[in-house]
Amino acid sequence: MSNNEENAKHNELENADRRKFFGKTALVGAGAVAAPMTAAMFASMAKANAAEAANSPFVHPGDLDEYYGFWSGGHSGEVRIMGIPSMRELMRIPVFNIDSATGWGLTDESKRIKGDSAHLLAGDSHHPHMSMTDGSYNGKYVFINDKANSRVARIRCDVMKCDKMLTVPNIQAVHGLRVQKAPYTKYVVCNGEFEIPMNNDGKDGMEDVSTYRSLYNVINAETMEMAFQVMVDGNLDNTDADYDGKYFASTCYNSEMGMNLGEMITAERDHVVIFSLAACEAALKAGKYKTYNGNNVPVLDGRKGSELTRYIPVPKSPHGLNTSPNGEYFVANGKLSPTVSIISIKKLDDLFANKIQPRDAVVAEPELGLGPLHTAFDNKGNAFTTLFLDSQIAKWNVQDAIDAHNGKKVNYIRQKLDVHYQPGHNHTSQGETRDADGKWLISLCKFSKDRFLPVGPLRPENDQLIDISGDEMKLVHDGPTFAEPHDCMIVHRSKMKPLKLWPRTDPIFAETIAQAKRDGVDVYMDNKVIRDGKKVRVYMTSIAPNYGMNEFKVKLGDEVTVIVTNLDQVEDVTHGFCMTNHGVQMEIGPQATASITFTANQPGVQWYYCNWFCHALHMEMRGRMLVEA
Ligand code: K7E
Ligand code: CUA
Repeated sequence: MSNNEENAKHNELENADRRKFFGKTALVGAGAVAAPMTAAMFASMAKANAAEAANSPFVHPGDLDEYYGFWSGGHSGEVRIMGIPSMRELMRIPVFNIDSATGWGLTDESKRIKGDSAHLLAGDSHHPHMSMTDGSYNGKYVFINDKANSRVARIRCDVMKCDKMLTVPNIQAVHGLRVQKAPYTKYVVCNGEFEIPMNNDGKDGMEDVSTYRSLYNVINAETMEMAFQVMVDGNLDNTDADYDGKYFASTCYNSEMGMNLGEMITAERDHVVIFSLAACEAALKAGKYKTYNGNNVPVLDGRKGSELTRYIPVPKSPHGLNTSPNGEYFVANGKLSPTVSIISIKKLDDLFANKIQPRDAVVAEPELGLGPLHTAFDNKGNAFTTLFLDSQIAKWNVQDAIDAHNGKKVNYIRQKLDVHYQPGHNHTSQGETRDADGKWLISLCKFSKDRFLPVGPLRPENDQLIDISGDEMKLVHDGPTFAEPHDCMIVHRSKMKPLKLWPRTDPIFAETIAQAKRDGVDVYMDNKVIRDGKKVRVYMTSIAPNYGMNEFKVKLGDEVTVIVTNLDQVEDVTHGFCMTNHGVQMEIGPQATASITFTANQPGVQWYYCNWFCHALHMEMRGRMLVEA
């Protein structure tokens, strides 16, 4: 069986099982149906089912989606999980923002993960991408950048929580982010977008811009520490990797190093930078690097003329950079130019060996329409490019575009579909992996204008689902979303193995449990108050609908840490802890331990309560803290 057949089978079985279960409950209610079904009704239902069998966006109540979608939340700073094709929002994962439901950014565990940037309450997430093995998603991690604060974070897909965060040094604004696709995701790569003085110490004023640089950033995916950086000419925008583990490519939109819009768009051509991973690792090993800004991160010199990089001129201000799933091409999207530039990855060895000129690697530059930003692919050699200015998606055939470039009379454009409105990224089901399956395309439209009920001057964006399984693209669903899904990725559910309960040994709260041990506390048994000078640690368990401790006393001005362990073994029973009037809220998942620290700055009785619905007596799940003056 092919992967797809296997997946289809897997879904069928799972849905059949679930239907059996739902079938029973349906029978109970059957007696209530007033009018008998007519033959015409059955016939029209059968017809509808047959039509749905092709590629239906309709997911019946109780049925599960075939794909997980990971959506960036843009300047909301979060990541969202969507069900595809239903477009139901399944979960939100707070990352660079703070979140009062889960306590992300408020709890001690999340502050430890955020580390040196724990004081930052905002972020701008753009590009979620999953770790891979041999060019296929492996369901382990999703990485996401924060353009606003130059950070990269990692989400662990077994628990769907952020578990690592890194502030990238020596740069400003992490933009494009991708992963090494093969042999496995050893590195996460990302672009430093805004060029800054090296060193950036304020000593040289603002007039002289000759020391301004952008850096390409290579991060160890497992440790989430900087591996190295590569200094380039021009700035950097988007990036992607090949399927051989050899090359990365990035677009540059400001090769002029201009400091304002006019200066940034004077040159007719900008470039795509190709990075050779082997050359970079060799330079690193040979110690051919410098350090800047007083930190010890190695910065390699990949400017023009270097052995680490090649610069391929392309029409000015390219934006998206996308690798075709057959591993043959990098596609740089023109933005200001109506074209995309197709770079042959096979020719890059020759380019690095100086056997060909940089432009010889460009095998076609098809004209697609106005404002090409990002390109996605199916499994039949077709590409789908968003046209921001035309508010369309152009479907085109890659080989035909190359043949046309070589003089053959072929029309490489297959179709143009109106989308609503101004699409940025688009993404096909598994289209950035070897397993591209040509079933679904998402268009992330920046505007919704008149597509939904008006909700005041601020409107939602519009994420559109397009069926690409046939010859023609068909728009099948509009989905309003909040600011601002720049990018998304779609992974088949067979690749995902999320947990139902937290492992008691989970590293996310390991330090909290280690502190408990130092306090002589077993968090699964004990309900205890430990005083440590002005610091008070309150350990309590929780089983629906009770906390293990209904009251405790502290003194005015104490720094209080409440540590709650959820002993419920039942899936989907999450407790909360909220101390009224203190801005203290958090989630404690089943079998998890979570803690939060605050100052007891108000004398008297303070109620705490469970703020996640857990039981018929959930309202009664509360207790008192006495703050003694
Ligand atoms: Cu909005 Cu990928 Cu940040 Cu394009 S980026 S649209
Ligand atoms: Cu525990 Cu609500």
